[in-house]
Amino acid sequence: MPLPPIDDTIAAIATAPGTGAIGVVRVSGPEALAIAAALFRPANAADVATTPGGRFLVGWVVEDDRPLDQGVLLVFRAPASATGQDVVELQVHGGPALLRALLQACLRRGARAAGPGEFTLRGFLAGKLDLAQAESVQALVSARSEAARRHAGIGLAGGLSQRIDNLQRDLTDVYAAVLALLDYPEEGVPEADVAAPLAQALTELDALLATARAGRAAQLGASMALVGRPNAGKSSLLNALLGYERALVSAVPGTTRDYLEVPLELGRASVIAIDTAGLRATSDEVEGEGVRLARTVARGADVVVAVIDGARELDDEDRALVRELSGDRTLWVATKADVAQAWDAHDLGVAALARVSATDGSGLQALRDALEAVVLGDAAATEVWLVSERQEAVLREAREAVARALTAPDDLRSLDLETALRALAAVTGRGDVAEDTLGEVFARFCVGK
Ligand SMILES: Nc1nc2c(ncn2[C@@H]2O[C@H](COP(=O)(O)OP(=O)(O)OP(=O)(O)O)[C@@H](O)[C@H]2O)c(=O)[nH]1
Ligand SMILES: [Mg+2]
Repeated sequence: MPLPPIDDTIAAIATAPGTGAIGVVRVSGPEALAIAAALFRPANAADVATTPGGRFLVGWVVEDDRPLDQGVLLVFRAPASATGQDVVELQVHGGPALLRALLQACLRRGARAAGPGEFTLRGFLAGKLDLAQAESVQALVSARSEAARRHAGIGLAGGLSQRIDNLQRDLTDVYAAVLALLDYPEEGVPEADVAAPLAQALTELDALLATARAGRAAQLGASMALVGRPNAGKSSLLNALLGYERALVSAVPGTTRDYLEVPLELGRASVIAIDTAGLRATSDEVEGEGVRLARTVARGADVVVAVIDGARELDDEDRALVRELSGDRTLWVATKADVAQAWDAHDLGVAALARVSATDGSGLQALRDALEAVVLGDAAATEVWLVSERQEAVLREAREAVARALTAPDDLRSLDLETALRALAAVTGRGDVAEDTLGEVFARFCVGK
């Protein structure tokens, strides 16, 4: 994806579409002040074109001397602005037609309509923020859960960039030692000087990579499927976790047929909970289709909550279910804890079991905690989370290269380290970054960002 030009003047509506108390049109580039001077009449008759950065003016926004709206003009001067260029922001009332008219007025005076992420791209190219921080901006804007918001904020503050810089510094030292060893083998750099920091870098890379799933889950919501036999209490459990009645519940086995998806917050993680049809052999065509879908959902889910009726004796079908659903992302739940329980974890042959009651709420908090732990995985203890698949991909590349370097002979080691260092540089974009990469990163942004 080719990058847009960065030397012209761009304009965009920066606030969300729809009506709001305030709407903002942003202009960045060499003509920004001239455009503002043509469109803004300050109440105190100040000269807009010579207004220094860091000031605001109150007045009227006009188009061909006809007033459009009363508003505020913010002035930022190059290089001390978010894009490094002259920037003005026109704040007016947040009406869609008004904002469109104002944007059109800017375009008529020579600005180009900005594409997605162009303002942040200019900021990145001006060194105002690195690529990992730019991705955090996007993650912050699109964050819908508390966890996503918090970790995007940490990334924007440079949390990930700092860890990457440290890794780059350590690996550069190793690289220098390896090169010295190649040039002056008789000087003899002790092997331990190379192996120990490499092993350490590998641990750090694994720690960062372990946060990818949590990061993805925080951004998109991990999927959590409630699976089990008819009447086990899946739909009741979903309603109890949600705190309101979303799914149909009845004493008739086979109540849920189609699956249904609902967002659910679990402490620091957010998931998409999926209620499914009870698994059983059936001659009912529609129910059979629901059972097939339930199995598909279970296979694709990040977390499977295997729900088994705690009040009924186990039978062979339950044991078949254990075989079918066992896995490291499966949590076993016995329901109906408010009535006498007919079996325990040992009978079922599973290590851990959560006992819950949808009726009296017992065990629900423990289940929430367990679910949160599974979704967050090893990321629970880490503050810095990866926020994009791109970050995950380049870090994985760096990790593989470091792993190879650990066992490679000296002459190949230097090549592996070069690969690793290049991959790390791509995370923050400090160093050479392909235009395509930048194009892809910024294309995900909203216009005006
Ligand atoms: N005592 C008691 N009964 C429960 C509890 N949870 C569910 N039930 C009862 O169990 C029956 C089945 O509940 P559902 O939630 O519809 O079960 P399901 O697993 O969704 O069933 P299908 O949709 O048919 O697969 C209903 O009669 C519920 O009232 C509980 O915690 N305690
Ligand atoms: Mg149900």
